[in-house]
Amino acid sequence: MLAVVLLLAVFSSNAAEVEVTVLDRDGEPVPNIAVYIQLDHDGSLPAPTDSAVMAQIDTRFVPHFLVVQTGTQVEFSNSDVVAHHVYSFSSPNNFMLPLYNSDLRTQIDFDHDGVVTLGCNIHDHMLAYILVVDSHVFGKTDIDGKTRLTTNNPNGLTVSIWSPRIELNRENLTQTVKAGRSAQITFLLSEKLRAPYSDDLEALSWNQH
Ligand SMILES: [Cu+2]
Repeated sequence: MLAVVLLLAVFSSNAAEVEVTVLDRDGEPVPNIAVYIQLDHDGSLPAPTDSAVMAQIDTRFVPHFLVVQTGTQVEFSNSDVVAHHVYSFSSPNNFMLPLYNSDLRTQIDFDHDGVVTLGCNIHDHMLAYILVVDSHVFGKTDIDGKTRLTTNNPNGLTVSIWSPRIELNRENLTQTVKAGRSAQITFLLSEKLRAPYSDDLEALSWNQH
């Protein structure tokens, strides 16, 4: 019992909590924004331990927007009675799956960081994004525009945000935190974003329950 207590104490003395808030130009919270932390001078990252799923349900991708660490295997599971033919032209993570039904297991390893835009050759309206990050500390803002991430911070860290609703070249999407610090960070977006994708809001309200 004593050993467990000591371990917890050591962990908490090194841990930094980063609370991130994303607000639009009117000060309104912006939900469903990806937040990821990169540690400075960290050397190599631990390999991703989790796989992820980009499902197809009612001819939509679920979720609309997925964040994974570089090297993560993503399964494309088809829950529909119709077949899908999923692809991405986002080099160097471009791929083309075979036409597949629910009985075929299909997965892709995403070995390069960047944004992967997904489509389906059968259903033109199907659209989704996978953000691949060189980070194992990430999350998304909640309905209050907030997320809290905990990590070690021996050398300083960089906090970045992304969303398909943000135009990358118009915002300052990165802030830094000094070594050993916890931080509360606010990103103020200079533009009013277009309305969130309805599936995103459904997923968020689900998470509230
Ligand atoms: Cu399809």
